[in-house]
Amino acid sequence: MAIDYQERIPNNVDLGSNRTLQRALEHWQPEFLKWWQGMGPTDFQASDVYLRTATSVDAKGWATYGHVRMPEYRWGIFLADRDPNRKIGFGDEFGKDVWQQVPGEHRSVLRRLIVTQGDTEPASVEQQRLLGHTAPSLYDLRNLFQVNVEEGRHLWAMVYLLHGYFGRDGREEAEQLLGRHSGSIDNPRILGTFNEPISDWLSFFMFTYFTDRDGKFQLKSLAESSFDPLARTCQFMLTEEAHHMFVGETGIGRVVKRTLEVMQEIGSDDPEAVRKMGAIDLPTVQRYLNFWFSSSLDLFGADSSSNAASYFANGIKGRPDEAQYEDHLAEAQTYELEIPDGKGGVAVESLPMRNAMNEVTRQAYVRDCEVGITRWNRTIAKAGFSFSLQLPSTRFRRSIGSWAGTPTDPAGTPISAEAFEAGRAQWLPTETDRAYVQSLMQPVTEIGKMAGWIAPPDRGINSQPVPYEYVRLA
Ligand code: BYC
Repeated sequence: MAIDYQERIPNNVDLGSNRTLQRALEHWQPEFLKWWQGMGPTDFQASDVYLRTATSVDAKGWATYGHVRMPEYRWGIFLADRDPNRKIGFGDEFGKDVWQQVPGEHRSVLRRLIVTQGDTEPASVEQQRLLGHTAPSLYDLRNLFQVNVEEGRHLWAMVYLLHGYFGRDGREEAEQLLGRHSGSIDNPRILGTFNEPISDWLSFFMFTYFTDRDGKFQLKSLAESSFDPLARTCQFMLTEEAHHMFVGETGIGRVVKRTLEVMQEIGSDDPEAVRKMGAIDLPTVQRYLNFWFSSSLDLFGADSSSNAASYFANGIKGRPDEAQYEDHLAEAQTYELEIPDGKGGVAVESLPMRNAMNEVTRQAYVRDCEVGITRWNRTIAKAGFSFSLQLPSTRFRRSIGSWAGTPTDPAGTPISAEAFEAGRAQWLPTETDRAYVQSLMQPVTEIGKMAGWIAPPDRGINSQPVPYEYVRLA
């Protein structure tokens, strides 16, 4: 269905025919805008930003570009088209018709998942709200704002489901999505990573590479849901999500590229010498990577989870790309899970496969994370240096799951708490690292210019040149 832009709330769900829902959302809209002004990007609200806006959900219309002021961005409700023949793809109800309404027995679980998903969207905008002041170029500034407005739209996507399918408690939850705040002591965001500050652009690129990728895998799992409106909502969100990970992958790639240029120029990989030249040494990139990867792994939940088993059994949340599996019931299979043995070693526990669904998804995510690492390492090798970036073990620095509270080194070998503390400065960003990275964060706002710590992108946005006024500063 085409998107109706005549309405106050652009949508392709025929909102106009449901007056109650339309009124509820029109009531929420000014609250959202108030939140955007108060908790969204600081300043820049009067600047014209070269943004992509969806005008339809098909290939032709979902990416329409033009200069827009952020508060005038057309946030709205876009679902992928409905497949009238869609059947439940996994779990005990496999093969039956998908649900167009929420079954009473699954109501509170579905609401909780939608709230958790929805909570991450405004959280990330809050985390990134100050970054506009230190963007390394107008190109990057525009990418930041594109990510921000789309996370705002993803919040709308979840609020639509809450308002449309969960009645009064859904409306209350929608209100609370604007009430919790990232990093707040009293009323924090639900999931840990979304309360971590993102105060520099290296963290932003790590976040968009690692944490947005959790988003990709969670959305893929929810896109399999038997609750069809949720599945269709997530399908369209995934289209937009790809750009966020592109920002992360190319962002880290450009940092590495610039560092290699400096290393070649000075003929050394000495981190101090690299820093003297104003670039980010590769061991620091590795420490930031260790931090954000391990934090993002926690977002998949516990490795042995009865919640995950019942989501799967009930057809609520599947595995990403469920169609690639042969057995959609996963009833008789087991999963061999490595857990700490409590004596400083590793034991193997055999789990019913359904209880291991969080871990199955996490492993698919880890494989996806490897792609960028391989690409960056190729650039490093090509430049003639022997350093390689690596994903730490999934046991490293975990706060959720079997390995929570068990110290290991980045290779995943269990070690004592003292040995972890002794290794910390080598493995995770130190205060000195953070202060150095922060010292580089000086805004560059001239058309086509780049900060000295990052290489220019290979190409601009939507076939525009890199030297282009991606943001017309007010
Ligand atoms: N932090 O049985 P478990 C994105 C809790 S990112 C704090 O494993 P479950 C985006 C858990 O709630 C994607 N608490 O739970 C990215 C449970 O609590 P209760 C966001 C945590 O339900 C960038 C308990 O521990 N979407 O879109 O299987 C920018 C036991 O755990 C954490 C979703 O997350 C944590 N990390 O799994 C913008 C999808 N992990 O019940 C956006 C919806 C677990 O004991 N959420 N807990 O009180 C879910 O599917 C699930 O809630 C989780 C947790 C996978 C997160």
